[in-house]
Amino acid sequence: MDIPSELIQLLRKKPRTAVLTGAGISAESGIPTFREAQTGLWARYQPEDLATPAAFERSPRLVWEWYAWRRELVAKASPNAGHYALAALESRLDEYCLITQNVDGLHARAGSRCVLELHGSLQRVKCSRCHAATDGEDIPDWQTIAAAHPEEIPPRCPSCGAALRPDVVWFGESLPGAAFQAAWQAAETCQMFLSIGTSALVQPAASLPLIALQQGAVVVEINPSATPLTPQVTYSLMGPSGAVLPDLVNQAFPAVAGTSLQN
Ligand code: BV8
Ligand code: ZN
Repeated sequence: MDIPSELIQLLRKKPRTAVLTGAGISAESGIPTFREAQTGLWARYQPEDLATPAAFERSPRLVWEWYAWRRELVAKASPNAGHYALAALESRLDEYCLITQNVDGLHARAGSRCVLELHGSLQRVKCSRCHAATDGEDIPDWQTIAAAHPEEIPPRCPSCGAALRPDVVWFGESLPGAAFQAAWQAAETCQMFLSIGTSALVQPAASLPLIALQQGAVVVEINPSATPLTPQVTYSLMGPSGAVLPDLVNQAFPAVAGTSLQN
């Protein structure tokens, strides 16, 4: 894609940069986004009907299995050129912060170092009652618990016996304070903000690019379709992030021979 030359020049000046990604950046890794019809088994559910505390209350087994299906999908998926391009961009800039709404962990697997997970992670589970979390020592190995009691879905917390649940933020739940604080701060102080692969509909993440715009940052949207943000951004690069991001990074930082990012 031909990137506007003034945007390339700007990036070469190494601005303080914040990036917000959504499900779209993982689409080219084969992970369905939310607003496309859920493929296969889940065609008849809306994500908003599965990703809520009420849904888990009502049908814990169904919700647990939806996340188990997504965990499987992610385990078989690999980061795509868009994820790698963001990791390369981070290594070229001095002040950079990646904020993601995704729970698939692909940014870290692509080598991104500073990743703020606003909506948690598919790989972690926590107790629905005592909040013992698996990344602590409380529930060191929930897979062992699940394997020992395959009949119990969701598996039970070893501390209090309540159902374990995915450690993700559901609709109606508040975001992890520290991560959201840092993301808000990054939006308020950045000189450039990239909004990539997000429909810009879910709050409060969708407010971050608006904060950046209000404080005078250059805001770039990368998305094959228009979103409510498109009319307000400084640059709208209409295309798949797996192609646009490598072009953006390669044109701004022409690679040392042989290391250029492949689309
Ligand atoms: C909260 C984790 C309050 C779980 C997720 C009315 C008005 C405004 C707000 C609300 C309202 N009613 C309720 C709310 C609040 C609600 C909300 O925003 N609802 C929406 C539906 C209106 N928000 C919440 O509930 C949040 N919490 O507000 O708490 C509170 C405050 C204090 C104390 C207590 C409570 C929590 C929201 C987090 C929900 N959890 N995920 C899971 O993953 O299962 S949200 C989930 O959906 C994602 O994380 C993501 O955030 C969102 C989906 O958005 P996207 O990532 O953008 O994905 P989407 O499919 O929508 O779009 C994909 C895009 O990619 C498209 O634009 C497409 O064109 C593009 N694309 C496709 N291919 C490519 C591509 N782009 C680039 N390259 C490609 N190849
Ligand atoms: Zn517990």
